[in-house]
Amino acid sequence: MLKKTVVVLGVDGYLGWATALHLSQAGHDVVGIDSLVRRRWDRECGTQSLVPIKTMPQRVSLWNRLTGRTIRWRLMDLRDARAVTELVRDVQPDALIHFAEQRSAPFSMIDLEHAALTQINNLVGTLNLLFALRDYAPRAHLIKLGTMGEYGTPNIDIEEGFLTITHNGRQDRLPFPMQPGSFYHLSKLHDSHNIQFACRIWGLRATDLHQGVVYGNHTDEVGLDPGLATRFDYDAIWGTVLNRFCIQGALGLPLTVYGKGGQTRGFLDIRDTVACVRLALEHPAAEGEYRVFNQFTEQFSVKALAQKVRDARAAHGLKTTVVHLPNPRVEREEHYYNAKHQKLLDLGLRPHYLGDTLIESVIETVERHSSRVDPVELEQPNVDWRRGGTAGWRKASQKALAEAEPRPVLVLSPSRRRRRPSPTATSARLAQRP
Ligand code: NAD
Ligand code: USQ
Repeated sequence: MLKKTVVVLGVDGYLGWATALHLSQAGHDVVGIDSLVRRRWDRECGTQSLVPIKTMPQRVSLWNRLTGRTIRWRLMDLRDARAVTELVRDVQPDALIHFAEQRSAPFSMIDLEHAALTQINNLVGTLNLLFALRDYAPRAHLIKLGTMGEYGTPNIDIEEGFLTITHNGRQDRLPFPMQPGSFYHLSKLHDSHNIQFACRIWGLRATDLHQGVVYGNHTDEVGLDPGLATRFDYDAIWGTVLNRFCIQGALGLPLTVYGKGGQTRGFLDIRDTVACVRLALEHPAAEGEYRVFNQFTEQFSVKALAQKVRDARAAHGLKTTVVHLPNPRVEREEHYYNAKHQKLLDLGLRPHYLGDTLIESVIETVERHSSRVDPVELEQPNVDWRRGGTAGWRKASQKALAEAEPRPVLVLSPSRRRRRPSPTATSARLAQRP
């Protein structure tokens, strides 16, 4: 294997940290970038990782002590074009793995500010990278985390990015029609268009990993020491469905299926996320190529997942209740779903399929950290697709703000007091905040 210099953007996050460790362990030279904004969004939402996570300096120094390997950590915001340009120019990476985005669909549906923040953060960060690559590292391989949710749930098979269409007797291979289900999922689609365009006009090379919902919190590297743990979300804004069901099950709370539960999605174990990214890295796209890999290993309906968690607990004589809550999202609850996912298998992926042991190991993790759980976060969704953040969200965020450290107050005389800013100005300011 050829040693590569790789920049992991979003290294402080759930997947970025586990991937950085995996690539470092495989012998690659890893530079890790993050603005730590996710820790701030947690404070705003009154949420926290189930598993305690160390600071970035603590994590990288522990990794170095345990393995002798170095991850070069840099605090940086991808929205800062100059910093991104300097990073790409100075590091001259072989590849960049881009996880650094706002990734919660409910967060993006709270209100205008959160929708705008999501799209500005995600689109501007990716655009900054594309221009820096054009000018300073046009041969570097951009590996971008996209999402299966870009496709939506069409009544035909989902291909890997492209579809061959015959129309009025003529044929072409065109981008698959996309129908994303939230302002977050839309931001991923807008990114995909921008990346594809940059490959076409500037000859950049990119892999867009259309990833399904990830579950689990254990990889070989993360498991080396509790201080290397990666974050694990369970709340109604950041927690993904199977992680939430395992945690609800472990605490004896009902599993919250939204609506009928026939919503079907692609899923994968976090061990397969890190393996897929490594496969993409070690088999780069060609110059000018924009390719899409559908990154998941199995598809399940939400009610089938609830049943799996119920069965895993029943094997230990434990009873589990499943409740069907009114669906806070606007999505099809019964539909056809058949998404292809062959390309990563062809590169050598050996999937970890969802089994009872995985569910049991997650349940054990939950039991160890149960004192950190806020059960309210597990009972009801707090963002509604039609109405935005509900009273539940406002209560959590106000509580978090009240508990935050007091900020210095600047008192202005009435004559100097500025007019109330317009909502657009507020969105722009929010998007600029570090
Ligand atoms: P996460 O929220 O745990 O991590 C994202 C990290 O990016 C955070 O540490 C955050 O601080 C950082 N970040 C965000 N904006 C930034 C900016 N402007 N500059 C620098 N750093 C910034 O999310 P995750 O679950 O690890 O997801 C990582 C990526 O994978 C996301 O792009 C997400 O859309 C994609 N993805 C995740 C899943 C999943 O199930 N978790 C599934 C499919 C795709
Ligand atoms: N759901 C429930 N009960 C819950 C939580 C969710 O029934 O308690 C349902 C949702 O209604 C939805 C499905 O489970 O139909 C998946 O929801 P999710 O919150 O697990 O996942 P989603 O919002 O789609 O987002 C997550 C990640 C995102 C990633 C995406 C991959 O947060 O970053 O892009 O999974 S995908 O779904 O393939 O687009």
